[in-house]
Amino acid sequence: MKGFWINICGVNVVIVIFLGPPGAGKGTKAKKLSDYFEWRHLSTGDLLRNEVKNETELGLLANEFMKKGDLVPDKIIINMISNILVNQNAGIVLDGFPRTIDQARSLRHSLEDISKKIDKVLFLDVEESKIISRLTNRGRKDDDPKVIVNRLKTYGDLTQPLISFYEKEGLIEKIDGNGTEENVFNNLLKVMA
Ligand code: B4P
Repeated sequence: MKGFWINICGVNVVIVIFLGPPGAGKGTKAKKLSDYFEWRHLSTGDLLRNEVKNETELGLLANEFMKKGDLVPDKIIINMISNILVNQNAGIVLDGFPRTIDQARSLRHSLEDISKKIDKVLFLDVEESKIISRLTNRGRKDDDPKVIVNRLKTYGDLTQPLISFYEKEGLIEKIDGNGTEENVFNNLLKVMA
């Protein structure tokens, strides 16, 4: 199965998207899956945190949104990743992008321009109580209880509609993300088979 995707990758770049609420495990699973298939892991959250750490103009601006648990404006995100996508010539796992319908439309247009397409959208489904306990235990700057509440609301308002957006395109694979790391990863490999 691994060989199948690697062969496909030679002629047609494989593009996989991770979708799910904050703390669903997108970052951890996207890294594992990209290591497994030797694809690129592209996390908009990591890219933004790096800009914040380096105190770049983009980072200072993005931090104003991230610390409150709001999404960074679409224009900034789209500019940040469009060049990376266009120049991509191996498989790629998109972790945390797209997060709004406008981002998804922009991704669709960019991919059409370069004759590429999304292969799968992996939706990690996790219970809210589990999300809160995972994030509280992680303790990142934006894992403060009040910020978590806003991140969950933002997810419901702006990101959850992407599930039906991609369902209409027949791309959604729903994965139970409530189990252990190993359990969830095995579920992921099953849908990639
Ligand atoms: P992200 O970096 O994408 O973070 P996230 O959604 O909070 O977490 P993720 O689902 O990746 O959880 P993780 O694997 O770490 O976004 C951060 C912020 O950046 C956003 O709020 C937003 O402001 C901004 N942003 C990013 N992308 C954007 C975009 N496209 N547009 C606009 N703004 C954007 O898992 C969480 C914890 O749970 C970890 O400690 C992990 O070890 C644990 N865990 C995971 N799976 C587990 C399991 N199965 N069992 C036990 N523990 C588990």
